[in-house]
Amino acid sequence: MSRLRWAWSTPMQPGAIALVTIHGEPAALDALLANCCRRVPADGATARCHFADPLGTIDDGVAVRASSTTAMLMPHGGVRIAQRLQAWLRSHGAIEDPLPDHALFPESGDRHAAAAARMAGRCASRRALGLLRDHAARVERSGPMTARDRARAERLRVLVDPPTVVIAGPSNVGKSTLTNALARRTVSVTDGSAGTTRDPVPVRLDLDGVTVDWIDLPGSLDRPSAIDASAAAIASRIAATARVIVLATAPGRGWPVLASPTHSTVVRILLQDDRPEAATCIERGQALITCSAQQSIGLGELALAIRRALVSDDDLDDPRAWAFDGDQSPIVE
Ligand SMILES: Nc1nc2c(ncn2[C@@H]2O[C@H](COP(=O)(O)OP(=O)(O)O)[C@@H](O)[C@H]2O)c(=O)[nH]1
Ligand SMILES: [Mg+2]
Repeated sequence: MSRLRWAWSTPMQPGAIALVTIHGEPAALDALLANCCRRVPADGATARCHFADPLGTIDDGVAVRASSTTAMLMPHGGVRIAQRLQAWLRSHGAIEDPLPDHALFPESGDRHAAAAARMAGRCASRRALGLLRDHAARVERSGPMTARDRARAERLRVLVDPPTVVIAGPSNVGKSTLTNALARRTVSVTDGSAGTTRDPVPVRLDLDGVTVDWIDLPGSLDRPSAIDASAAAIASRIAATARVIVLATAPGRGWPVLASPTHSTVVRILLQDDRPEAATCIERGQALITCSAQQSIGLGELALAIRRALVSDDDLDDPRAWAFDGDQSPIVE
């Protein structure tokens, strides 16, 4: 006998609407829907449904027939309702099981397109969409996956979960002003007096299509107080976990020395490039990027440089398929 499989698409938490997806043989799906819908919905149609168990009414909801083999049920998202609906599904012979990609994305043309659709939902960065949009065609053209594909997939992980990028440097060089300019809103207090940023200020940013967890760190002060010293210790611990450290300075302020050797990529930037002394300052020669947050000059170049430190143009422009596995995590050897 063919079994129906079902899975929650929403977490088991209180919420307005819960979503359960059911997949299986058309006749078995018809039979299940007949138990809750007055009229079984045709492919692509919706129907109101009423769930009841021996205790009485569970809930009223909506059923969507996405295809002959897939339907979605949408009751209210109360945990007690979800528990009773779960028992109701079991009592009608449906088994709880992770669903295949083509069941979750029945609109996708084939299993590669369905896998790409699920992967798109996992990725934080919009750059991922360019790689996934024509994934099925890429798989066809690429042939069998190679060790190089797998190494590239490992590097493309930065598109899935946002990497940490910190900005560090002397106080008062404009780190918080830059953070606010990149975020296009005020997330960090800026001021002419040193030591304004005491606590690390996190903000999620899009840098040239890559989503990052950016952290504005307190500045390194010349003569730190006890509180400043502990803030600096926290800051250096955070910096040690970063994929990229943006080392910022301003004309005449010198480059801070990194506390310990780091595995992070370091991007040196000169801020306050609008000031007259910026043109001739010594720091300029060592900076990869010069910019002025106050005048919004050079911010696009800065975003591009940091994105390239996270993921190369070659990896993004490679026409071969992205070798992520069935779990949507990239394949690792
Ligand atoms: N001329 C100029 N001044 C800036 C620029 N960015 C920040 N400042 C000024 O530098 C001071 C310190 O800025 P802030 O962002 O708080 O520095 P932080 O301590 O490094 O976070 C403030 O008075 C800002 O107005 C800039 O691009 N150009
Ligand atoms: Mg600051």
